Amino acid sequence: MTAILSIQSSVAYGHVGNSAATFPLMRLGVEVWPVLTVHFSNHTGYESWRGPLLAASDVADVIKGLDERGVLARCDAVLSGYQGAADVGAVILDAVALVKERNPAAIYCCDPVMGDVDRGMYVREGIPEFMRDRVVPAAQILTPNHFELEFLTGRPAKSLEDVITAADEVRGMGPDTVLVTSVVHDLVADDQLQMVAVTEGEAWSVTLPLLNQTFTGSGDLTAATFLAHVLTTDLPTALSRTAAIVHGVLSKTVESGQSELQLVAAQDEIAAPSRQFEATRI
Ligand code: PXL
Repeated sequence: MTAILSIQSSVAYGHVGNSAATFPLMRLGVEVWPVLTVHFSNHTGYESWRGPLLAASDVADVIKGLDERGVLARCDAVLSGYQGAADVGAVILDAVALVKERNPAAIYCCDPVMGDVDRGMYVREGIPEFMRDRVVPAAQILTPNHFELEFLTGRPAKSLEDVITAADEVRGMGPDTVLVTSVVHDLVADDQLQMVAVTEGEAWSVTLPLLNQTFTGSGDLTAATFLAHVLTTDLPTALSRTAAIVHGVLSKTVESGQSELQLVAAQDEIAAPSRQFEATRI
């Protein structure tokens, strides 16, 4: 069985970070070992939230405990997302190195959360450079959004061709596979959303209807779903399945009138999405 060590934030109410990744991974039949970096009441998009940020040493201790059980040799991948502080980022990199030592075939999937087109950079000072210079070179799979892709290469990517060139340039920094989310260029209609996946000698895209709601945690769901599929199938299938699952969950969320991802109510969309989206070779 596939096992993923997922080092992310956790919330009691709602679905972001590990609280967005763990259940979908389990529903896909993946064994998940969630390690928490924060334990908040709710995500930080609300006017208030409470709860502790775990000390980097506590996060490291939990991983040390897993190693003492001897289970890291069975770990197929490490998954990370939003990193609140650089010291936790360093602990994640140590965990990646340790897992690869215990299982040389293990991979690291990093969602390099830094910002987006609407809000610009929203992580603490120093995190974007840490991501680019230390984290990206350690990752085999990277899932930047269009804005983060442009930061990583240091220049705008205006056309689909630019996006593919930029993704290839990021592959040159370390990762084998780059999934670019929220891709914007002249050929993407205003009511559509595109994802582009690039690996050695191949580029694929999938186009989805853009829903009339903004979601928190959808990137966390996307990265987790994509990783689960990349571990078990080919790239176009992984892209197509990821698109179908994310669209299924987000559509059900819109229908529900809720702001939080309706992961539990929409769990059948994770196991058997009702709409399919074909990946096209570019
Ligand atoms: O989805 C990213 C995310 C992760 N973790 C926490 C968050 C958010 C987004 O708001 O608040 C704690």
